[in-house]
Amino acid sequence: MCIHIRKVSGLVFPQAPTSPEKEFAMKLYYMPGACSLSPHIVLRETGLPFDLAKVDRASKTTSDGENYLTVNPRGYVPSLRLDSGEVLTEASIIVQYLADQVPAKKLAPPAGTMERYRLQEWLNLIASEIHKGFSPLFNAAISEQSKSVLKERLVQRLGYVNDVLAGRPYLMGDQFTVADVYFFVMTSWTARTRIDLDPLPHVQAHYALLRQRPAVRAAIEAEGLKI
Ligand SMILES: N[C@@H](CCC(=O)N[C@@H](CS)C(=O)NCC(=O)O)C(=O)O
Repeated sequence: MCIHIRKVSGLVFPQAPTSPEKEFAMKLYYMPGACSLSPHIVLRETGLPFDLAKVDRASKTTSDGENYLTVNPRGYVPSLRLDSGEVLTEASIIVQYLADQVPAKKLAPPAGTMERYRLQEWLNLIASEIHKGFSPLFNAAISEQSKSVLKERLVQRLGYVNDVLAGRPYLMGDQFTVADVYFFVMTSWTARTRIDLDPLPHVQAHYALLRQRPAVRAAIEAEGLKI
């Protein structure tokens, strides 16, 4: 069975192995507690069937023996192998794809509406200003002094979200969306990075609200997390 490389919208991805008789279920590639927890939770919110493959950070091999670099050559999670065999990457895109598979669940506003752009505004803010604000804090090669400067900026960003959540239960208002899930995962990282949540009570309340959701609890348990 051979693996083909093809180019889709500028990114190069290995295509699913060609085997006419084989059908693919959706499969999420994840690392426990990483940003891939966000699509993992969303998969459970959708109720759609899926498989999980755990990726070893150092060796880039999966729990079922695949070389992860043949799935996503960039080597990071998450990646979602679709039923078609095609691979979709980038957390904020995967969660929108999943939400769009089950529109009745209203995990994302319909594409093309102003509300959808508002959702994308949140997802991009979380990905670029918050997620990538956390990333260096997990890097052992970065000094504590540099980390404290980076942390200050990140806490400012979290402070903005705290202010928004003072007036509404979810990021988009009264409607729970995939942006809440992504932000929940970010909040879950504050303990490991020693960011004090006491000055951010509305972020804390948002975390507690999401922590009760059955899909969130199930994903945390499946990844074996103590959060
Ligand atoms: N731009 C990517 C970033 C994903 C990312 O940072 N993944 C991290 C975990 S949160 C990862 O896989 N790191 C392992 C590595 O880079 O080796 C996205 O938004 O999905």
